[in-house]
Amino acid sequence: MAFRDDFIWGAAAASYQIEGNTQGVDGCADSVWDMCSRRKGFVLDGNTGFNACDHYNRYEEDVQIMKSLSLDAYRLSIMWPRVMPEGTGKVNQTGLDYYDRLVDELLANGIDPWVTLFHWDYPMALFHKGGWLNDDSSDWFAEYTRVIVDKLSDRVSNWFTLNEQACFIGLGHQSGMHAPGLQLATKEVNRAWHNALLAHGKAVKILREEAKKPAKVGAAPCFRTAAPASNSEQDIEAARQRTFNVVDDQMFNATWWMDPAFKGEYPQDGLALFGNDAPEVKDGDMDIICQPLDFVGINVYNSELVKMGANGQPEVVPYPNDYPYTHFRWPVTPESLRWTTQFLYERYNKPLIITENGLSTNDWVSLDGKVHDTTRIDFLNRYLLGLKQAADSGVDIMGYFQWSILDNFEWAEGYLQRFGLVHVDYATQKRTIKDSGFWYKSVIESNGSVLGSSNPLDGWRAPEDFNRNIKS
Ligand code: GCO
Repeated sequence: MAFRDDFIWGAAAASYQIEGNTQGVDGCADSVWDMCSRRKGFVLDGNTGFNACDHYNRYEEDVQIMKSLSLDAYRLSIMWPRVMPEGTGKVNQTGLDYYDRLVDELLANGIDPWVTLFHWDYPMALFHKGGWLNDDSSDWFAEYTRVIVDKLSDRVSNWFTLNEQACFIGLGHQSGMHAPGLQLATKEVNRAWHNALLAHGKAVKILREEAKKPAKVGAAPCFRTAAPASNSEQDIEAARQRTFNVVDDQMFNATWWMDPAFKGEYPQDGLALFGNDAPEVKDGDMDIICQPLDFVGINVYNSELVKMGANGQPEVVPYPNDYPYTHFRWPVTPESLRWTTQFLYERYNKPLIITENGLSTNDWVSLDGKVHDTTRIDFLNRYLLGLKQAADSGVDIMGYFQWSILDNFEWAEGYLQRFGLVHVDYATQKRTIKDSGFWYKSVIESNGSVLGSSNPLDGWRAPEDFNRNIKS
C-alpha cells in the first residue's frame, strides 16, 4: 500500500517559530510577533520567539537531522524583517545571505527547499504604516517577493505565497488572538483580507515572470473543514456543503480564500452574508488575485463531523468529552485528510499537497534518553492512511509535509505545545529525535507501505547512539 512513486515526503517549520535571533541580531528588525511577544499576557507565560530553537545558528545541525530522517523536502519560510528591516527599500544583506546558505545546505544534503514567502512575521515598520489595511500593502509584498525571487529562484523551484491568511488576518485582525492583536470591525477585516489576496496574486505573477528556474507556485491556506458522519450520500453531501458554505462572518470559510484565488470571484453566499462589510473589489483586482496555480496546498489538523439534518441542512455532530483529543484539545480526525482533499479536488481540480498536518503532545525525554511519543505515531499513521484512501479513490495527491520538524514557538501558546518529530530542550537547545521521527523515516523509506501495521514500532529500531551523536 504505497503512495505514488514521486510522492513528496516532507516536514515543515516557519521562520519565527524556530529561528530566534530577532532583536536586532545581524540587522534583523522587529516583526509584529516580536511586538506581541512583549505585550503582557499576549503569549502564554510571557514566552517570546526571541530565541526559539536558535535554528538561525544551528541550521546545519538541523539539516543533518532532516537528512537522517530521509526527508525529500523541507518547507521553510523567510522572515521578511530579517531580509528587509523596513519592509521595503533597503535589503539587509546579512539576513538574505542566511537564507542563501540554508537553501544551499538543504540542496547539498539532498533535501528540496519549498519556500513560503510569508508565515506571519510581518515587519513592524509596515505595521506602523497600517499593515494589511494600507492599500499599498500588496505592492510592499511584491517588492519583498522580488528580492527573494532574485536571490533564491536559481535553486528553489517550489513556492508558497502566504501561510494561513485565515489566521494572520482572522486571528490577527478580527479576534486579536494572534499578532498584531487587533480586533477590527468586519469591514476593515475584509479590507485587510482583500489586500492580502492581492499580495498573493502579485507574488505569483512575479514568480512566474521573474524566477530563474520555472516556478511551481501555490499557497498554504487553512480553513474550517468537514467530514461526513457516515458514508451515506446525504452525509457526504452535508460535509461538502459545510466545507464550502460561508457560514459566518469569521475568516475560516474555505471559499472566501479559495474562490477568489482559483475562480476569480468571491462566493455569492459570502457576499450576501457580509453585505456592506464585503471587500471593495476594484476593476482588475480579480485578474490580479486569480493567477494560475500549480497545486492546492492545505494545512489540515482536524475537521468537524457533519451529517445531513432533518431540515436538509448540514448539521455538526459534536465530539463527546471522552473523544481522543490532542494536547491542544484538538479532536483526532484522520478522516479529515481523506475528505478535505477529495472535496477540494472536486471543486478546484488541481493536484493537492498537504502543507501541514500533525499534533502537539506532552513529550519529554525518558530515562533511557529517548522520547516515546507513541500517540504521535498513531496519529500520523491514521491520518496518512486517510490520505492514502483519498489517493486510492482518485484524488491527485502530490505530497505531505508533517508539522513540524522541531518542537517550536507555538504562537500565543508559547512553548507549551510540542509539535515536533524532534524534541527541543529550550534551555540547552539539545535536540532529541523522537520515536515518531524514526517511525516517519521508515514511512518515507517504504513510501508509505509500512502504514497501518498493527504495531507501527515493529520493523525498525532507533540506532542506540543516534541521539547521542547529535551535537547539542
Ligand atoms: C498554523 C501555522 C503553524 C502552527 C501549526 C500548529 O497553522 O497555526 O501554520 O505555524 O504552528 O499549525 O498550530
